[in-house]
Order: sequence, then structure tokens, then C-alpha cells
Amino acid sequence: MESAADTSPATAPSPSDAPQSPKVAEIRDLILAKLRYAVGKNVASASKHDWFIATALSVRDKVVDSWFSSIVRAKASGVKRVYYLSLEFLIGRLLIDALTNMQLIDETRAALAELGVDLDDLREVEPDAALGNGGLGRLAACFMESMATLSIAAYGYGIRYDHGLFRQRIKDGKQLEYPEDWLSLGDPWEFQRPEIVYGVGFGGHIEAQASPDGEPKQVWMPAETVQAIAYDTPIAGWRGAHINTLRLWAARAPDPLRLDMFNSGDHVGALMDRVRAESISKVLYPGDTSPAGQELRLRQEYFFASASIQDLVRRHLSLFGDIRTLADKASIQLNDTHPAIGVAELMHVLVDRHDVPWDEAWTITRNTFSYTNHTLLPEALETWPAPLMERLLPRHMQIIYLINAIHLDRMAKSGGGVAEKLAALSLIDEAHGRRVRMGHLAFLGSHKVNGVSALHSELMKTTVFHDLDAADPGKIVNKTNGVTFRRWLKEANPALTSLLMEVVGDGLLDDATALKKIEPLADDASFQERYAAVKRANKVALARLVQERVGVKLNPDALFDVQIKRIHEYKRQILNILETVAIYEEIRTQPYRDWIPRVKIFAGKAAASYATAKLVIQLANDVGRVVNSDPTVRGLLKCVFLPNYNVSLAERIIPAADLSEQISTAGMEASGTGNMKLALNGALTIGTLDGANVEILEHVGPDNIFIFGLAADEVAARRAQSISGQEAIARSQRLSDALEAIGSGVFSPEQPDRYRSLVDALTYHDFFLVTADFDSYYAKQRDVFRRWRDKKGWRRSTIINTANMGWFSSDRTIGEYAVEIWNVPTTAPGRA
Ligand code: NBG
Repeated sequence: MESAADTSPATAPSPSDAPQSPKVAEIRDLILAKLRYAVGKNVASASKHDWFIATALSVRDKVVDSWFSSIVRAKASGVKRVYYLSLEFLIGRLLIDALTNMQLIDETRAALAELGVDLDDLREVEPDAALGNGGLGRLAACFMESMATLSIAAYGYGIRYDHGLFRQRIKDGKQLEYPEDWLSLGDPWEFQRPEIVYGVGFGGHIEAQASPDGEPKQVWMPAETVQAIAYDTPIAGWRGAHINTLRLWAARAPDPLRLDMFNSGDHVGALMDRVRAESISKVLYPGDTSPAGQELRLRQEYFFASASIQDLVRRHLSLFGDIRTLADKASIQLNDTHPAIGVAELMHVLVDRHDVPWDEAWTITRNTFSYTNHTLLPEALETWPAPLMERLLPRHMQIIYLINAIHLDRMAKSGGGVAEKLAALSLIDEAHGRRVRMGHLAFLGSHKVNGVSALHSELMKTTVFHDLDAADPGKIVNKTNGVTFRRWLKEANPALTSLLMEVVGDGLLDDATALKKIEPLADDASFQERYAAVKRANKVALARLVQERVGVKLNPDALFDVQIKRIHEYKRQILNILETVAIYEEIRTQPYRDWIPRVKIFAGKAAASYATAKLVIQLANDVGRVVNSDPTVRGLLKCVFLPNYNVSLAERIIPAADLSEQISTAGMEASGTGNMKLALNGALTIGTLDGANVEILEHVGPDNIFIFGLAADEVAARRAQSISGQEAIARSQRLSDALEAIGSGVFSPEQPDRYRSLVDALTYHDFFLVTADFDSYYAKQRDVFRRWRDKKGWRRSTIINTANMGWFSSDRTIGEYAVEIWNVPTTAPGRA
């Protein structure tokens, strides 16, 4: 392996490094053999799904060969491992991803064609592994791919949920949630490891036992034990030279049933323990509004943190023999606070099971862990009621209290002894009943803490972690997010990738900054034409999909204005809808103006319990229904909401987007990663100075992005004054007309007051400052129109965007984590 510092740009590997590409005939025969002997079907009876499984298994064989080599190499070199603990992995489909990274896509397509099967059909058959909610989970998936690409010996650890994020259907404009069932036909990528099982305890009590050194030893006697069973999915890096493991845990009861109860006739009761245990890995984000729901979430978090830590400690001991060297050989990254209980778990393992003295255990723990924060929203920063934790995890709670006592003692001695300061620094929040602050626990238990964009990392220091940062300056660092270009450029947009490769060469996906080479062609008429032709073809394809899914016909020459992300008030889909309504009114009253045909495309899910967000979805649908069917609009404006947003749908929309809406209230979007994917694929951004938008602006330049609205410090100042929207509404006729239309039922004639509450909230309690930013947003949208009219100018900006997005590759992000946080070596892609 090369040194940790070596993150020098990669070059394409020499043929001897790259896996040998098998012949088409060999692949064809392998697929046929899989179909016959693994799926149990013959060609005559095989369904598309059967072909998909056979093809997946055939490429999996290649992945597995390389996987074993990777494991053997890591073992032999004794290299440090990285453990990425995340409650979410939003992987999406893997077939095209695995084929791309193993560089088997053309051969496999040809082999299938010989069998009369179209690879693109098989792509559509694969269910999305939707084990995540949004950006945080997708980031974890991009990071897994980049860690493999850079040959970091890494494991992802999470939960194998039976049901991932719900399936969204829209009925009468409203979101309905249905259970998602990605495993119903089996998952060809995973390997069950029935022999890798750990017991995870809950409840019970602690016994203080006498020990030779006089200090009582704390022994936890759990009341209940749940088993965690490992399922491994190999994750192939680009060029397939290195493969890592995503290990997901499923919950199982130690006893499949209570035989005595069953035989006495209580058939349901006999299964109760099992149902209770298995509910832990049943669904992603079970509702947590009830106490039972909260308890289940905490059980999920401890379940996967504990199993993962037991597993990595076992691996460390079998490789290196000495628990005291753990921090030299293992880095554990906490993806948000969900696995933060792992800090207490590692202390429990070190102190209680391995008799490591407390202070030394604490040093090992801090040197092993690091923590990524993904949000500053107070409601998203986890806290758990102390009584719940005391009941469920008594020993861990004891450990947390002791960590806190030592920490506060140190703070008091070092001059921070003012009571309010200590209250802010404490692991226990006493303002809302006693609650454990998981962010604080993750912070204290880590040697590095990072935000996910430059702005966000700075805001961490001035807001939620202000006091902890002052007590421990230098601990907070920034790691701006990135996205993997293999999925978000090559797989999503193969035509654009081919065009770019003509200029940049084959090394494009090895070193994304090479994209800069297309910048000199920004004004080149023929390159512009070719780039625009690719975009148009992608728009035609998306228009077809929209027609199929929601029955609305789109004009592929219209401006495709796209907002795709979770539905949340801070992301301000409502601002976008207000502008849509304003333009709708103007098209009707001033039909003679030189309007630009435009399509507003929305997609995203709202949390099932988030009533306002669900109302926003309904409004988008209602506005679409009215606008799309109004003959005076003459197709100049369309508004569509595409149901069930997921990774695969994103792969279809992003390559077809012209304009990317990144319009959150400044200071509230930690980073965003959709913004990066869209800009990379040639959509211009309209956005606030928020999250990674700020850095996108720096990279593409102010002429090639549309920035509007209040900046983060202005947002804070404005909120301190007032959050009433009345003044802004009084100032803007356009805004007041749009609100009036929505509030009076123009888009909901069957229920005129449907949106009264939304309009009232914006008028009197506009926390997200929609009204304050409306005029500035509206004006910026007119700048967008002007640029769109200047076809060459638009195309130029598009090319400049793509050219400058190389820095936003997750390979860059992971390279920085490797050097500055984990201290592990990396290599160029294809060179394991
Ligand atoms: C999300 C942020 C995004 C960010 C992703 C990945 C959570 C808690 N946070 O802005 O909202 O891009 O994390 O870092 O999902």
C-alpha cells in the first residue's frame, strides 16, 4: 500500500493491475449456469426477474474473487481498518453499479443480447435498497463506494431492515405510505453469515462484585438478549481492484418459539418473544411519537452499535491480540448521533470485559471514534429520556454519568465553572426533563468532529457546539460532502460521460478534477451542440417517464426546473410553489408576454407524521392539476409531482434537469448533495448561500449560478427582529396575490380553506422566512429566464458547471477523512 499522504491524482491502471475482462461467451455461459443451477429455471421459463438474479450472481462471482484478495491483503499488511457506523445506507440498485465498477458492462450487455435479453430491462427489475431516508443515507452509500475505490480497508455497519423507507403513492394529491418490501424476492447481493452472531443485552440490573484491587467491578446482568446476525454485501470500488464489506445486522430471538406455550395451545403467545426481538430490524425509522416507538428506536441504535463494536473488537483481537492497540488499528466513524451509544458501549467492553483501567479506556475510546454532524436543527439532535436509558441500558447510563462527572469536573477546574456554562456542557439536559444529549456524547467520545460543508462546520462552532468547541478548540474540522461520479455521472448519464471522456480521456472517473479540461470548450459551438443534444435526449426520456407515471405531457424544449429532495419546511418547496402560482397568474393576465415554456418538477417524501410537509405535497399536486389543464396557459407552464422519489428516480431526473432548486433558509441545510449531482450533470443552480451551495458558487463562479436571498447571519438577525411575514407580504403585490389565490381555494375549489393554515403560518409565523426571500427569489428566476433566452450563454454556463464539479467527488472527501481523521493509507483506483 502507498502512504497515507499519497492522494495524488490517479492515472488509469496498467493492464496488469486491472482485473482481466472475461470474454462475452464466458459471461454468457456463466449467466446460463446461474439461471439453471442457482435460480433453478431454464431459458424457456425464465422471467425478467430470474434473468436479473442470474446476471447479478454472475457478476457477484467476479466481485467475490476480488473481495477475498482484498481481505487477504488487509490481513497480511496489518493495515488500520475504518468502521463506518450508520443507521442508514441508501444504496439503491446495485446491478449496473457492480457491472460498471467491475468493468463488465459492455461484455455483459453483449452476452445478454445473445440470449435475447436486454440489460436495461433487468436494471428496472431490481428493487431499490432504500435503507435510508435522504442525503445522510445516500452519503453513506457514496462513501462506501469511494472507500473501496481508494482501497481503504473499511466496513460499513448498519441494520438490515426488512422494510426500508416507505413507498409513496399519491392519491387525490395526497401522500399515502405503503410498506416497502425490497426483500420479497430475495437479495442476490447479500451473504447470510449464520455463524456470525452476537448477543445484545437490554434491561436488567448491575451487580457490584468484589475484585482483587479493591475497586468493585460493575457487572451488567441484562434481562433480555437479542441476537444480531450478520448479512454481508460486497461493495466494489471503481475498477474492481478493492472490495469492502457492508455488514448489516438482522435481529433474532435466541429461541425461535416457546415450545411449552405452543404445545399448551397458545400459538400466538409462543411467538411473542420472537416478534419483540425481530421488531428491531423490521422497519427503518419506526414512528417515535409514542413511548413504545421511542424505545424501539433506542433499541435499534444500541442493537447495531453493540453488535458492530463486538464484531470489530473480535476482529482486532484475532488480528493483533491486544485490545490496547485498538485505536492504532481501528477508526470508528459515527455517522450522525444514531450510533453515539457506541461510545458508552466501547467503554463498557474495555472496562468491564477487558479490565482496562478507566482513564486508559477513555483515551482509547476517544482516539478510536470520530463523529460527523449532519444537522443543526435542534429537533433533529437526538436526546433520550434518562429514565428510559436507565431502564434499557443501566450500565451504559452509569458509564455516561461517570463520563459526565469527570468532564464537568475538568471544565469547572479550568475556569468554566459558571452554572449556566456547565449546564450547557453537560451530557444531561435538565431543561426538558432529564435527557441524554447524544451529540454531546459523540463529541466528547471523539478525537475529531466534522461538519459536512464549510459553512455548516463554522456554524457548529457558533451554535450547538459553541461551548464544547471552546473547551476543546481544534476538534471540529470540516469535510465537505461529495458524491460518487461512477453512479451520478457514468451510470446515470452514460451519454454525457462518453462525451466528456472524448475530451478528458478514460481517467475521468479515476480523477474527477480532470473535468476541468472541458472548460476551454465552454464557448466551442460544436461542443455546446453536442452537450445540448445529450441533455435534450435525457429530457425526452424523462418526459416519457412523466407521461407514463403521472399522465402529463411535457415539452422537452421547455426549461426543466427541478426540486427533488425530502419535503421539509426548511427546504422551502413552498417558495417554489409560490413562484409557480405567481407566474401562472401572470401568464393568465398578460398572455401576450414573451413567456418561456417551463416545467416545474417536484419529487420527495414527507415523514409520515409531518402534517405540514404532507400538505405541501398536496398543494404541489393541486397547483399542477389546475395549471396543467388550463387552456390559457397554452403549455407555457407545467407542474408535476413525481411519486416515490428514490435513488433510481433521481438517476432519471438529474441528467434531464436544466435548473436545480437549492433554496433552503440559509444556515439550515448542512450541505446538500443533490445540489452537487445536478450541477455535475449540467443543471444551473438557483439557491441561497447555504450548505455546499456556497462552495459550488466558489467553484463555478458567480456568473454561472443564481444566488438570492438572505445569508445565514441575516437570517439570524431577521429572526431576532420578527418572524411575521406581514410586512414582506404588504410590500409585494405579487406575493400577496399568490397567497390570496392559495388561501382562497383557487387550487382547491372542492375545499377552499384547505391551505388556510399554510397561508396563515406564512403570514404570522414565518420561521423559515419564505416571505422575506420571495421577491429576491422571484427576481432571480427572471434572471434565469434571461439567461435561458441566451442559448449560448446558458450552454456555456452549463459546461462551466460540469467542468468545475470535480472537487465534489466523494473520492476527494474520503481522501480528506483518510488523512486528517482516520490516518489510513489510500491508493489510486485500480491499484489495490
Ligand atoms: C442531511 C442534511 C443534508 C446533508 C446530508 C448529508 C440529515 C440529518 N442531514 O444537508 O440535511 O447533505 O445530511 O450530510 O439527514
